[in-house]
Amino acid sequence: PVTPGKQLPTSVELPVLPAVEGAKRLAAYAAVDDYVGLQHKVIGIGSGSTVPYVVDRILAQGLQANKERVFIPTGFQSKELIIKAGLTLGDVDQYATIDVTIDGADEVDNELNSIKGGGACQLREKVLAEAAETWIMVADYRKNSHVLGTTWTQGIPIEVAPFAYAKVLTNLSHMGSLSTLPNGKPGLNLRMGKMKAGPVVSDNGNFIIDAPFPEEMMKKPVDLLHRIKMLTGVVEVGLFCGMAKAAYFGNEDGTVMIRR
Ligand code: ABF
Repeated sequence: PVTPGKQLPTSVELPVLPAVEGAKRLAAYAAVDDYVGLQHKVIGIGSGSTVPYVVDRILAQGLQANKERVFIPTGFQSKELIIKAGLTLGDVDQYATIDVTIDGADEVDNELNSIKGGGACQLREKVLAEAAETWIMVADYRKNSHVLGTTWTQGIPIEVAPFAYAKVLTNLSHMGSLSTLPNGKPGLNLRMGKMKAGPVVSDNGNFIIDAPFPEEMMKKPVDLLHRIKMLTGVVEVGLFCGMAKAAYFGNEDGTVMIRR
């Protein structure tokens, strides 16, 4: 079910932000209001540019006051966020069960399947999603989609062991991954750093492959996830299927659309 147009109850005037940033903030605030409470002692904090608003709202709700409440990061960025906010830092190897994890997404479909890993954190993100009794995604309106791969066109982010990347690229190509996108840009790719001096390396020391697939294959994300995961050398796949309890999308008009 979809709840469109929920207004965020807020007692304070919020600073004006550009539309997309405002939408991220709305989604994050509404998700914290609905899913994070005093009863929760272990909270997972995801990655990306929407998640800092999650931390903002947690601080505004006073949830940091109890130092026994522990916050678990999905990577370096969220670890820094937690520390800078003065929240108590924990790790997922200490807490195999997390009450609630809130994380961003690159694209979410009607069934709450998502593409994640644009920030190269999908392995830890998936461990925290699976460990969480409740896993919630927060995003702006641009991430709301019917079929995965419609708005996030650069491909499914796949974390691979460095020594296996060439073989995984070959196997993905045999599986049907696109080597050229419809816009003429290269498809199946080892992700390179901004300066193109070397590959992007994840927090776990692995490489990232971005693998686009034809729409027919993207329409069956569970099948695709299982097939990619079976390739030797693949550590984790940035397809999250059947894990989320809800996705919150902030809209430009100041409302939040909730999909459950
Ligand atoms: C992480 O950050 C992801 O898995 C996704 O790649 C990205 C979303 O970032 P943003 O909130 O900046 O769109 O959550």
